[in-house]
Parts: sequence; C-alpha cells; structure tokens
Amino acid sequence: MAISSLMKSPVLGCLCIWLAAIGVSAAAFQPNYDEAKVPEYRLPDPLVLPNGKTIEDAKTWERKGRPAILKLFTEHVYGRAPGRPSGMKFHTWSYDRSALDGKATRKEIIIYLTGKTNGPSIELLMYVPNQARKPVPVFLGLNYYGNQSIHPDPAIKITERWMRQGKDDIVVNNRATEKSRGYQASRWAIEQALERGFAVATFYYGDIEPDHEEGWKTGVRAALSKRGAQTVFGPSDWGALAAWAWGLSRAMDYIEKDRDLDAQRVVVFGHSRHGKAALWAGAVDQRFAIVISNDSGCGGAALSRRRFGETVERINTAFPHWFCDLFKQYNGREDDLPVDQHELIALIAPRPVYVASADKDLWADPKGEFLAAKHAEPVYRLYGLAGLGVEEMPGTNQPVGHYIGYHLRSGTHDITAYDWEQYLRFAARHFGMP
Ligand code: GTR
Repeated sequence: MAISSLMKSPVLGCLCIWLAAIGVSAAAFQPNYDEAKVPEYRLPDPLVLPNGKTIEDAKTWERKGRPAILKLFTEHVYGRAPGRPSGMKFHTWSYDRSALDGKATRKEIIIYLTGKTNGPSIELLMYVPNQARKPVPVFLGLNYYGNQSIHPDPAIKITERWMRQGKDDIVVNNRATEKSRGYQASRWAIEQALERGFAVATFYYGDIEPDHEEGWKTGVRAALSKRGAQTVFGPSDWGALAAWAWGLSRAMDYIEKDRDLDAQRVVVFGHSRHGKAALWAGAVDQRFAIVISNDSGCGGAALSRRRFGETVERINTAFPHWFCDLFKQYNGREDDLPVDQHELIALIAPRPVYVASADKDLWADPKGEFLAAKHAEPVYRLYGLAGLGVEEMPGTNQPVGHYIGYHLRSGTHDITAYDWEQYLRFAARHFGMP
C-alpha cells in the first residue's frame, strides 16, 4: 500500500502524526551512516567575499564578511526576527535567598515581552550562588519540560504552558504535572555550576513557541505580528528556531539589568534543537560571551553537505516550523546552500565556542560537527586565536581546543555530567576563574 493511502486510514493517520511529532517520519527515510557514502562536497569559504576578494584581516571580516554571512543565514536558513520589543517589562515573581540549603538565591522573573501582563511572557528561573563575589557569570539555556523539570527543588513554579505529551505522567492533557519536577535534572548540573561560581538561568522554550507545526499561532511569532494567527510568513521570515533564539536574547536583556549577574560573561548553551537555537542566538547577538552546542546536529553544528544522519530534507519534513520557508528549497540540494554550518560557528568568532558530540549519536553526525568546528578556524585565525589545536577528530572523552572547544563523549544523544564538566571548565578558563 502506498504511504498516501496509509495516511488516509484514521488509525494509521494518527500514528503518522504522532510519529512526525516525535520526529519519526512515516516516509521511509534511510539515513546514511556509512562514511564511504558521504558524497564529495565543497564548502563555501568564509573568507571569500561575494565579490570574490579574500578577507585577510579581522577588520574586513567584521565590516564585510560577517554581515554577508549573517544575512545569508538569516534569509536562507533561520529567518528574520524582530528586535527587542518596546515596552518590555520585568517582574520578580519570587525571590528566595535560602534555596538549595542556602547555597543559592532562587529567582523567578517574568519577562512581559510586550509589557502587557496578558501578552506573551518568559518565565525565567535562576539560581545565583550565594558564596561568590557578585556580579557572577551566567549559564543561560532553554529547557524542554518547564523550569520545574531541571531540579527537584519543590519551590519552582510549574509551568502552565502547553506541553507535548510525555512518558510516565510527566505531562497530562498537554500540561506538566507535579511528577515532572526534576524530570530532566540529570541534564542540569546546577550544584556543580554554583560551586564553580556560575549562576544558571533557564526558561521553557514553549514560553516562546510551542514546538509543533501550528505552535506559532499561540507563540511570539503571532503575538508580535499585526495579523496574529492569520499571519502569512514570507520566505525569509523567522521560524521557530529563530524565535527561540530571540527569546534567549530577551533573557539577556533581563540579565543586563540584574546587578547580581555579569552580562559581560554570559554563556548561552543548549542541547539538540536547543543547541541549534543557542548557536543562532550566539551568532546574531554578540552580547553572548561564549556559545555551547551540545549534540545540535543538522541545522546546528553539523555540516549539511555531508548528508550523514539527519538531512535538510528530513529535518524540514519532520519539523516544517523550525526554519524559514526558503530553507525548504534546499531539500535534497545541500550543495546549493549559500552557506554551511561551519560558517555559523565562524560567526561566533572571536568569542569562544564549544561543540560537543556523542559517539552513539550518529543522527547528529559527530564527525560533521567536528569538521564544522575545524572549518571555522580560519576566521579565528584572523584574530590570532587558536581554534581546536588538533588536526584529527579526537577519540572519545578527550576534550580538545582553545577558542573552539570540542569533545566526543561516549554515549547517546543527551547532555550529561561529563558534558557539563567540560563546559564549566571551558567557561572558567576563558573567564579567568579558578
Ligand atoms: C530530533 C531531530 C534533531 C534534534 C532532536 C532533539 O528528532 O531530528 O534535529 O533536534 O530531535 O532536539 O532532541
């Protein structure tokens, strides 16, 4: 039976929608996991300007090269986002100096994005170390299941926003339950970060846009548009990843106002789709001092032209709302992309950037992530900065790098204590902390 007739059956149709929602397309997509079958490809050179001239110094990169590449990514990949909305307001919803046995101050801040209390908002949770000289550096990242999922701390407000159905009664009727407290705590090394003198700030990515095809209608992409849920997006208008990245910049706007936090030392980080959003946020918004991509894969740190694991066509099919519409033109046509993902990393220069992969996470193409980091080096070199410091991909659990950090963790698609250890060390080194 053809897929199209299968889709017409109500039961199978539902199954297909469910599979698409969790990122498994019913269409038989066969990812390539064979290095020998990676096609030959030529990467665009970040140091060659559209007029064919080669960039030889950092000044020309900043004046001409960087803006040109940023524009290509904006128009062809992630889409154009608005700036900071006027009238944004911050409200301290909770403040407790005795959180986590007195180790930290817990703050919950509501960012009213349009200033209106009934408009879109971000609920930012943060832990600030009590035993530290203020202002402190910050790790800022999105979370998947609400702020209450990052730590078992019973005082964290449970998000009331729409959420994808999950396992184990974590989510019931698309709302997070009491059981979701600490559900993803293993992905958040809060205590370790606090001990090293970092604050950690996070918000639920669904505050900005629920992660499904129609999610934009109840997210900022509709709320900030004159036509609301009737908006018809142009080919280069923002997709969900650009919206999530935009949300990270709004959290940064808050950080700039909080005297306990050092806005000059903010690390934006993320795992998987949040890693893609973190890279784009760091590329666009140069206020982020360090950018960390954990297993971000296709549309993140992995080279699209390798077509290893997830491909452009596959990601645009399973997640049609993530990128701008124009990106769909490159389905099956990776070689025609005017950019590749090494240039996304290059946009972060001269700021330190860290790319991490996991050896069993072939879907995200670990080697493609390493190579993208490698091919970003020429831009760091313009600043006289060393990148990875190695020519070959290191073995598992052997972190490398100077201004471009990289490691291949043993294990699966996840963010673990091992990953955090490397990130905390990397950030501390670049911020001159013990
Ligand atoms: C997968 C998707 C990846 C990655 C991942 C995640 O289904 O294909 O690009 O983003 O989800 O975010 O966990």
